[in-house]
Amino acid sequence: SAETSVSEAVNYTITGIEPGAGVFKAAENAVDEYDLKGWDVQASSSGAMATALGEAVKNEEPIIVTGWTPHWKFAKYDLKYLEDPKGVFGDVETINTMTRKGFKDDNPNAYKFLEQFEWTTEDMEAVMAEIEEGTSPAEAAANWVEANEEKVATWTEGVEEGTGEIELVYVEWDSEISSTNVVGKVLEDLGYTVTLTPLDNAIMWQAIAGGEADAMVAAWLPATHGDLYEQFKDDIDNVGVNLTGAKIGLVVPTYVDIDSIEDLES
Ligand code: PBE
Repeated sequence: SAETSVSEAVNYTITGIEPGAGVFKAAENAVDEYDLKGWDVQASSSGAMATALGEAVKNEEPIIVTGWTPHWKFAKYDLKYLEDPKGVFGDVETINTMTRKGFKDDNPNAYKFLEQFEWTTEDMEAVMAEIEEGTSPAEAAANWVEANEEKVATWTEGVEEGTGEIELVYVEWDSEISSTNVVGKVLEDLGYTVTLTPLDNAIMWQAIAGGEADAMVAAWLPATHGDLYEQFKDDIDNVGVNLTGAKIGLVVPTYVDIDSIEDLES
């Protein structure tokens, strides 16, 4: 059957990303919940996953990856999410901005900008696409900020320029590379000296909760980072939503002849 051949052809393997990512943990939960005996979620990186996906598409071979929206891969390839009738990957979510406690008092203007920072999947994917084409993240962010003056002006409305250092932490997921560079660029334009520090997911949350870093724009809620939010929320300032319509799940090229996680076979 199509189901058996797909499962066999991918060698009962889901191509994952960094094990600290929520989508990786959710994929492991899916293996349990759908009783996919003998299946493995392969640890990798976001970049290596994208390379494996591109190779598979080039050769029209089956592949199953841990995927998410916003992401440039949906514009570049014909892809679909596998249906998840058990809801293991959660529903549509938001991406949220968090600061360390006390940041608001120390930097009221930078905080006000972070409160007003909100954009769309299309905005984020535009930055991601330019990076994917080879532009450096800093340059792609600067280009986007320059081309979207009106939107940026709504973020900085009533925000006075400031001085001093601000450390943003993030994980090197394509989506967060984009958002963090854009936010960093706007803070620089406001007069701050900005450091962008890439960390593992759990360490990013810990750095904000412990006050070692100032802010992050990479909190996927309620499901993807729900465990980390529960763990750290008392020691973090939840500034609010910066993007709606985010989603995670198992993603395959449309030519892969299955539609649901339930179609995978052991
Ligand atoms: N992601 C991108 C992250 C959140 C942002 C979906 C890879 C995760 O799964 O934790």
